[in-house]
Amino acid sequence: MLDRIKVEEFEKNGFTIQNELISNDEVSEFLADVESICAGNTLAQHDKTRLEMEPNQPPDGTRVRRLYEPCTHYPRFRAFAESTKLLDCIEALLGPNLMLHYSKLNMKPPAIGSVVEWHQDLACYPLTNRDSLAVLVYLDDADIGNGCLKVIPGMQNGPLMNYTTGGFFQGRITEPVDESLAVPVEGKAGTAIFMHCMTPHTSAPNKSDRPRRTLILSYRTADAVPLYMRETTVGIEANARLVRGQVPSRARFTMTEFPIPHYRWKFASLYELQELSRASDQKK
Ligand SMILES: O=C(O)CCC(=O)C(=O)O
Repeated sequence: MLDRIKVEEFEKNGFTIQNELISNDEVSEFLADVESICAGNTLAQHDKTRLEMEPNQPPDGTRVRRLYEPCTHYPRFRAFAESTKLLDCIEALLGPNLMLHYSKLNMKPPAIGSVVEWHQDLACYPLTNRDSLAVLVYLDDADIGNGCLKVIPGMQNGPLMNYTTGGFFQGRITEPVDESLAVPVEGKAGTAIFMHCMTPHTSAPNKSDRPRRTLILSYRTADAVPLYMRETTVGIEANARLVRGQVPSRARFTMTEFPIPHYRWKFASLYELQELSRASDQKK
């Protein structure tokens, strides 16, 4: 459970940190599952329905970039997403009726772990209100060297930033970001960061010799209803489910307008969309 100070921090800064949300033993159990899920996959031959590989490696390279929806597919992750311990924390921040919105596990492997560019999560999945957050649980010690999360505090009540170039959604902020405001969130394995869906965040490529694996679970209040964005919404909603409380009878609107993300490319993940966007910038 998050104490009052943590809840106030979240409300003020758009994020709060809970050290030791999970024990070292739990971290080891998650990592053993991760190893076995990844085993046997290579860049040339891998299960595209379950995971994404780092692109910058030889065809027989085994470095995975992301596991898709671990909290749908694998029992230990699923149990954690629905655990009283975690849901009590989320309820303290979002209220009693909770949907698990999506989950992923970013692997950020040593030496080649990909960048995640500046974005606010809500830009990628429009909802009728802003009561949504991501919990990022470090499964390795994370610091600036291996690409820990960086956030800009206090932006959660402001507007969505700009994400378009030439009318198309780029999956990254396209207006200047004041990096001097960014705060690196370092933490030991087992640390959880509760981050509001409007908080701008990024993480650098992992140039170190250490992994930075992070389990990410996104929740929303059940009356935050997705705006229909064709395949993107259908894909995410396939795994969304009520995990506490009740499905309300009405959607709650606090967003009076929302920039429609018009997609120029097909992409499997935000990583790919951001890569396509960078490549298109370079062609100019
Ligand atoms: O893994 C990270 O550092 C950031 C995660 C994130 O924002 C994302 O995957 O969309």
